[in-house]
Amino acid sequence: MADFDLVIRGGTVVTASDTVVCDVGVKDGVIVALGSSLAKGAREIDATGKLVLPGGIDSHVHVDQLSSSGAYTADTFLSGTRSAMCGGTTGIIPFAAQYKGQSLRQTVEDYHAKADGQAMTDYAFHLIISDPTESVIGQELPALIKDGYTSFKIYLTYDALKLNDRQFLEVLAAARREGAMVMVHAENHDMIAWLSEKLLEFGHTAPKFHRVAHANIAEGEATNRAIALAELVDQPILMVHVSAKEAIDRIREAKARGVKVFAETCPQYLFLTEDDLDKDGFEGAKCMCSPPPRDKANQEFVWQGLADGTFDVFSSDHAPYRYDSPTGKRVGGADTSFKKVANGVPGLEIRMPMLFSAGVLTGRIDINKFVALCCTNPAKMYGLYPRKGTIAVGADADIAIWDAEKKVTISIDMLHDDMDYTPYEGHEVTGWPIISMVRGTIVWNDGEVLAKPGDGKFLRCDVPATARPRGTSVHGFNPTSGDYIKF
Ligand code: DUC
Ligand code: ZN
Ligand code: ZN
Repeated sequence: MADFDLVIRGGTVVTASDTVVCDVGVKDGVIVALGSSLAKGAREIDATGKLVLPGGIDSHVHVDQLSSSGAYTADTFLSGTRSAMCGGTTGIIPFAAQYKGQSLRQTVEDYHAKADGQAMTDYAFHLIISDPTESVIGQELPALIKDGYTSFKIYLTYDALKLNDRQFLEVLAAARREGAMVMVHAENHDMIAWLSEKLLEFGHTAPKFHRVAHANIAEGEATNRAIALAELVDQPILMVHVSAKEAIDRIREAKARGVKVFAETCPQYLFLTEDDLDKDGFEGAKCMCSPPPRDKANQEFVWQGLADGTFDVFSSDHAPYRYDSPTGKRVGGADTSFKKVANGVPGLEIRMPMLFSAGVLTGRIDINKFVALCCTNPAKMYGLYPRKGTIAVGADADIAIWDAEKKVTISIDMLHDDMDYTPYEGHEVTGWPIISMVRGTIVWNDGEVLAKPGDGKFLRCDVPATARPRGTSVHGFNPTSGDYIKF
């Protein structure tokens, strides 16, 4: 009898800290040995000359979700996870989105019903909290955190979702009390609403004006405010989809002061610019997301932030709204004003290959940082580490084997989501995963999808160590215990 179910032999194994040529032994879906000349496996993969990476964790994904604009994502749990694994991502964390008046528990059950029997990779859930009532904060959240939903997103903009500062403080205090990570969509709502109104008054309706309405300074202000509120409560936060220098600078400063603020950015802020919103007619809507793609200089600031550790996580913010659809980009009408276009771009499948090609192969980031940003840190931020996000004895055998020389021209025809466009049509990349496996089972092999709907399992998240407060307050008062220490 073979010692292992599977041995991946002779590949270059990469983690967030090390790069080593060795074999990987897998049994019962778990990595059980790392070393040279491992005994025989029932199945063997020769990975000589290939990279053996942890499967990616995409920790910012919208699937089977109704947006606040009324648009509906094209991807279900089936097509979303299928697309993920074909690009080397073997675990996703989408959102269970609460609507005002809805119980959080019901929200979670609804999303489980959507994912059950559909997902091809493993998945966990973040909660979106749009209605932080006393019972939501006092009863539902604590119970859900105990059940493995240990992160939630709040919005500072969007009419249907936004919290005011006081509500945000209540959510932060609940997260501190119970142990959870708070993700923040930081844009100043009134600045955007006011600018939008003025733009429309002057007849500026084209997609490119979305970028003008969502000014850099609106992101900078809300980022600064979110950090201040989190510091007041001494609760770690994670700033999602950061795009502008004005926000990056605030995050960098806060980190330097020892504040536990984490940050995420996404492909659209590296590979799209405001010029992509300025295409003929309605075409620019294909690249509309919030915050919007900015200019070349801001792209460079995002690259710097990735290289210098200001960013912890690289996610897709996959928000797949079809271009030519009344439930997609055209939800507000055929050639509607920028204000009514569904916000979001797809990116689950291209997230890792595009960063690998433009980041690792150019030397902007090293391969260990690539693994940290795409695999290990997302698992750490949301309580899935060390089960997920690394190659180590005892971890699930979620692994992607990459051909670092494979050349691919991205186009909608070769992607595996359910979209009718990609904003990256024609982009050329070098490096693509040729095999992905989830818990030791090969799900993507040389261009073929092998997983079945329902192979993916729900993951309960632990309280992440990253969500632990520092224990120091800026004002001597601990709002969760009532303790007061006079300085
Ligand atoms: N902005 C969000 O906040 N979520 C989904 C996509 C987008 O553009
Ligand atoms: Zn957001
Ligand atoms: Zn999002």
